[in-house]
Amino acid sequence: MAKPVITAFDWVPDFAKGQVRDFRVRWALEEVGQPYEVRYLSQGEQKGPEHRARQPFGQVPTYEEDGLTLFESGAIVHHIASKWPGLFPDDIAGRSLVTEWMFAALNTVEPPISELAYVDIFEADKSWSKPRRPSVEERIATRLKEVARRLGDREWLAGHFSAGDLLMVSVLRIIEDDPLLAAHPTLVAYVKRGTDRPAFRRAIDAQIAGFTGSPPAGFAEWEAKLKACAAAD
Ligand SMILES: N[C@@H](CCC(=O)N[C@@H](CS)C(=O)NCC(=O)O)C(=O)O
Repeated sequence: MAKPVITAFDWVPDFAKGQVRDFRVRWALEEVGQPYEVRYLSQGEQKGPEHRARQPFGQVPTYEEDGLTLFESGAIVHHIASKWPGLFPDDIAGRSLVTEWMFAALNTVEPPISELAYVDIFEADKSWSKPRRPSVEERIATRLKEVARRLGDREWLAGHFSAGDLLMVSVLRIIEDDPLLAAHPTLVAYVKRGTDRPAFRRAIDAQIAGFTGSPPAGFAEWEAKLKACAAAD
């Protein structure tokens, strides 16, 4: 089999380095020991027809393997976990128990965490962002409390380290430096267990090494506007 090919950006702003969602796919491939290749896109290229044929929403990552093209990082991680040993248990029921945590990470825990990025970064210059922050924080705090309660003193969510943990840790580490996560020492320790894994480190290093491109036209103005807006707070 030829190596799978994923897509990733050749440049992102500093705050996104290590967080772009091809990271989750890289981590899964590293965990199962499958080498891969990367097709790098410059900023803007993701919205062109060639990439949209791979990804209808004009985003990264995508995954190509022997005529199969997939989009959505969760679906790609699921595919990798199904194909190679290491991220799914062998039995169907065990796989379903891991799959529910994959959905929980992406569908229940990540949405309020993503909202925080809109409030703090993408829409920081909008009048509604600052007043909105407390309610976003509250939604995140509720979810963290619920995940912490279910994790209890277990090492991983469903037995051994799995695709469910890979996605949950990927989501929680978005707020790794935020007091919201620090309020839950068991979740901090859980994220640390995930990010201490050698496969995690290889995936991060590979993503960072791929940022060899340049910012798109207009980025400097956008960044200056955000900084001015932060300074006015
Ligand atoms: N639900 C998608 C989200 C993908 C996504 O948000 N990709 C971002 C990078 S992390 C992107 O390509 N943004 C550029 C854009 O939307 O133009 C997934 O998990 O694959």
